[in-house]
Amino acid sequence: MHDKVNRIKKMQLPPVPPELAHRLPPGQVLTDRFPILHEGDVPSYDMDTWTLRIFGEVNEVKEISYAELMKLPKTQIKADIHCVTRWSKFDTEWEGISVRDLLKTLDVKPQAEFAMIHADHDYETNLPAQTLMADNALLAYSFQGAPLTPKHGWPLRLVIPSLYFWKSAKWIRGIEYITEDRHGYWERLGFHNKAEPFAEQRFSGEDLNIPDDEWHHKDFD
Ligand SMILES: Nc1nc2c(c(=O)[nH]1)N[C@H]1C(S)=C(S)[C@@H](COP(=O)(O)O)O[C@H]1N2
Ligand SMILES: [Mo]
Repeated sequence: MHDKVNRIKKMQLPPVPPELAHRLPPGQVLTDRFPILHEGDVPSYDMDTWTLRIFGEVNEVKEISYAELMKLPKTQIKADIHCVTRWSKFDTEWEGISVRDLLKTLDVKPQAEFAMIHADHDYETNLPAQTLMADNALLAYSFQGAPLTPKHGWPLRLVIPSLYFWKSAKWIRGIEYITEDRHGYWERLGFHNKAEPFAEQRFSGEDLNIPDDEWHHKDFD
């Protein structure tokens, strides 16, 4: 316990002003950095052939091109984000297409209570379909007024501020609507299925014991 306290002290984190403390979920530390976390290489794309595929429990499978997607209404959000490796970043600004606006153009079956998000390279994460209908559930292409960098998910990433950030798949390529919940990549490895930061739903079963300062050694901007 002492070790943990000392490590966190050495991290030179901005102190949390008392008026912001209620926005920091239990066990999180506030940072101004934007750490970069993913498995595998950063993908590169030919945007003429890039598509977002909506499939599973839908009446019509859709392959949406980037140009088509960009014709949909644009939404800007400002949100706090929380990573399971314990960093939180406040007031991040994103622009993109709200999943809700995209869904207006689609025909999802009512029994599709869950969604599996498919992303490059072979990344998957699962969510309740309802979570994708939130005001701030975004398919983002821009961060803080600039195009998303490839490392942070360009050309398109999901942003779900209400859940730990592993649910916010970078390089999203598909949304599969499903009737029965199924585990994604990290969920299969023991991360919590729901992942609500304020309920500190980090892991299912026994603690996976991620080092508290792991993110601090990662690339960031
Ligand atoms: N495609 C893909 N998306 C991903 C990941 C990944 O490995 N592959 N990692 C997730 C995890 S664990 C986190 S914490 C966030 C990190 O996003 P960032 O690198 O922009 O901070 O991306 C999430 N999205
Ligand atoms: Mo993560």
